[in-house]
Amino acid sequence: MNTIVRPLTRRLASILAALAVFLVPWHGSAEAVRLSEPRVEVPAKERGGVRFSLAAFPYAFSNPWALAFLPDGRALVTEREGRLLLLDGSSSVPVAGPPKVAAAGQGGLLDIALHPRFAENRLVYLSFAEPGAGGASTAVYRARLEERPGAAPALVEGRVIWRAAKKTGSDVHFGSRLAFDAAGYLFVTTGERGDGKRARDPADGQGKVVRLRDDGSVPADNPFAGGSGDAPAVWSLGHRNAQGLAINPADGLPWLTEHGPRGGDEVNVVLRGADYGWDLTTYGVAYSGAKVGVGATAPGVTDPILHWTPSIAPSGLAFYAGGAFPYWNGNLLAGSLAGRKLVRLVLDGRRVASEELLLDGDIGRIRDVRVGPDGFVYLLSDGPAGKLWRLQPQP
Ligand SMILES: [Ca+2]
Repeated sequence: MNTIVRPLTRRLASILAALAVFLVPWHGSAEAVRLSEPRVEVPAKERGGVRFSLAAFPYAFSNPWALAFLPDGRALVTEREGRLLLLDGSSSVPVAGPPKVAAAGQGGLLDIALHPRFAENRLVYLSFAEPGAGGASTAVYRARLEERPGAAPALVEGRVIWRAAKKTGSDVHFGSRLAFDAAGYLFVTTGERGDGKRARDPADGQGKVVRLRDDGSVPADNPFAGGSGDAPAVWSLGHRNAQGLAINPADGLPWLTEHGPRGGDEVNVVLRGADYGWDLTTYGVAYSGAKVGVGATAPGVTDPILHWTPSIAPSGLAFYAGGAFPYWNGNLLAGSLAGRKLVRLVLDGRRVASEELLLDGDIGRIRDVRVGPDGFVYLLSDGPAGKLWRLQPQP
């Protein structure tokens, strides 16, 4: 083979390999996920350029909030009232030792994230509404998941590694989502507890994105590291109530979704020290219809890359990466509560190139969105009879 033909052959081989991803039906990796077999409840439909169905798992949840897969294919699910469940095949076992939570209104046990080196250190992170003098505030608990033969799984050596200092009696707007970036920093979203002014005060940990080391200590390069109160942990401010957070593998940055008031739900790319405006700016209006702050934009405020007006009430958020839906790679998948939607956003850098609905009322309110190790999309539906769902390609 001469020197011209060889690169051409190689290129042809790589093109064929890339095409094969689209041509060979994907069945997932059966050994990658160790859950009960789900049953198809929403038959195949074609949306987002893909034909898929929705299958429900036979677990029963009460107000499930968040899902995390363990490296061995089992999964942990939080329930807002304070339970943590370990799913292993057909069993769903409570894990002992979660923190005591203020379970009322929007408060309770919220998000879960595993340490990036969980396989070595077994560390689990939980965000929650922490009760205390004056009411409750958003906090983060870290513990080690211990499993001993003959004993129930348990969180041990647990401690609160971060909390917003000021506790108040409101039961709304705690956030909260957790995500580790590639450098190992932990990002935490917190809501403003129903008081917009708190989002504007850098010394108040509510209404913020917070950035921590894995032990809860504050990195010296945080933008308000020299400030008072909660300021050293604060990474960005002016957030109303962010309940979706994911690290974009393309730019390494945290992206979030947050609830607006009436209209003005937002997608934001989280930048160091940036002000996202609440409650000085919003594309929405107050529930009464009254204007909030100065309007949509103001000098020094970072504009959202997208806003939903009317509101969809955005919840769990995930960047798609996997073999089951190669056409969706790099897309942002956003769940919605009141809107009962799963939205697919096709991105072009920090711009939304297109937006479409993958689900629209099919399974009710969606609380969490995760991509499984098998490439399927896993969803938690909200409410007292919440379910775990698998969105799977259908030939
Ligand atoms: Ca904003």
